[in-house]
Amino acid sequence: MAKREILQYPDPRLRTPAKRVEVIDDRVRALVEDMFETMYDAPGIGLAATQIDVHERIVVMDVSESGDEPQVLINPEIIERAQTCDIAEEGCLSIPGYADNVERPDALLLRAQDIDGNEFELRAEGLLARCIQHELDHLEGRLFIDYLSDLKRKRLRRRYEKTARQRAEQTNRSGAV
Ligand code: GNR
Ligand code: NI
Repeated sequence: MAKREILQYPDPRLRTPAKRVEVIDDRVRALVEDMFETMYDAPGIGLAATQIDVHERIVVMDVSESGDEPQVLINPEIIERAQTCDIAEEGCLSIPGYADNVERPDALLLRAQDIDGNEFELRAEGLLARCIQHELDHLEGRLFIDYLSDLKRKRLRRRYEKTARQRAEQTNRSGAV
């Protein structure tokens, strides 16, 4: 098992759409293990493969208070969305230090495969429904800040570009040979 690096906004790789998983083999099982380790270590309640620069339709989640209810979604698809929405604050491990309100359908029906490749359906509401939608957005290359106003998003982009530049300078200083 190994912890993986989480891509940070505005890294353009976060915009890559993920491809379906065709075979669930040892490679996929090892990847899922790494994703759980990375998510629990962060800590976060969900992680999409996109965030660790793997562009395949795989999500791990644990929305329990106790942090002992791991869930894996392979090739997830939302097949029904509620007509009713709610608004709640979201954050993202790829956009550390920022949270904002997002409006989303408040319930959904999901179809996915588990780690053995068996198809299942899941009805979700509340935080689980929110997390699922946030993670499936990652698989399409979407981020929660895409739902904010243009002005807010522009400001955020500038702020995070600056942080990325500073990070790069820091790396150059300490890593220069
Ligand atoms: O840890 C996370 N918390 C969270 C809170 C509200 C809505 C969505 C999330 S997901 C986030 C982890 C993450 O960035 N997953 O992609
Ligand atoms: Ni996220």
